Amino acid sequence: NNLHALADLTLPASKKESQFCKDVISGLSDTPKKLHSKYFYDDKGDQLFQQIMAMPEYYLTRAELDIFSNQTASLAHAIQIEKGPFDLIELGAGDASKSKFLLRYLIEQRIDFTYRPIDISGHILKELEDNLTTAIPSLSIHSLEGEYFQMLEEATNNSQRRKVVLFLGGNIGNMEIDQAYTFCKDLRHRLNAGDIVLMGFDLKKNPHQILAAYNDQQGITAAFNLNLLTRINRELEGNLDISKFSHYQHYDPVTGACRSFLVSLENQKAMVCGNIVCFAENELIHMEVSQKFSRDQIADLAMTSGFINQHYLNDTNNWFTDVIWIAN
Ligand code: AVJ
Repeated sequence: NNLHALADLTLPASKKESQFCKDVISGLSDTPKKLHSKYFYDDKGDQLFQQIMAMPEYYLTRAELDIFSNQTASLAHAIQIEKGPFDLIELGAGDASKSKFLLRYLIEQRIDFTYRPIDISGHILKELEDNLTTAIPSLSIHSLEGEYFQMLEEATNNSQRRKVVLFLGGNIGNMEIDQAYTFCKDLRHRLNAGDIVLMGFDLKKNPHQILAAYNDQQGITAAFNLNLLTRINRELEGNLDISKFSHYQHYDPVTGACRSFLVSLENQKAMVCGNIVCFAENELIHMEVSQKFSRDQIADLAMTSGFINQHYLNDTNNWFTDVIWIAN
């Protein structure tokens, strides 16, 4: 129709062909509508996530920080530093606030390794490199900007050394369970027997506590979700009316899925990326899943994807666990 044609003329071809545009359009054409939380992290999204980590309700980061700061030597031995030089690859490194403890310890012990942080945000990686070079001058750091597996492939193609892969922060929780299984199998296929994975899982616990972590009083999590609409408006020539959406959070203690949604507050139409998108009143956009796990589920995930579940390191409250898996 005419509106389509008009928008098509004004939007540069590069934008319409971008993965971001394709993913947004296909997600908003689905029933129910969905957007991918990996797109939360533009500069504003990075900032909001920093604020989330500082919220009293958001226990995850402090719990994993507890593990990394108080059990650093155990972590170092669990990744088998006695086995010689290795590449320490971190998927979704962020600000490396947790891994920094391990990095510092390894440097103090004069261990030979290269730190290879992978992140989708170039902005985050730049800051990380600056910070780490100042904090730990003798650290060998070589970062990779892009999607996890593309970059992991690059990291494995360019080096024969054994690999230790960090996947912290409960980032695995942003996948649906079946995707988590596929992800771990893919990860295993890119590694050699004896390579190590150190993965962080948020554990099932009191459902009130979990819901509160994602449904904060100040509305920072709501802003974090809504910011993706702002990003779409800016980067994909959208005209979504942010004031006509509200954040809704849900936790299902049976499945362990904590999900965030945006609810359309009225019947409305918007342009996104040269397409017309219609929302009915109360229609949902599924934004993010943050999956919570039991130890049995974690053990099954390890075994099914070809790892030996070697070791659990828990925080003092037993809210969060970092597991060490060895490729079988
Ligand atoms: C970065 C994926 C671990 O799911 O807990 C925090 C992201 N979303 N609050 C999580 C998030 C809303 C976070 N992870």
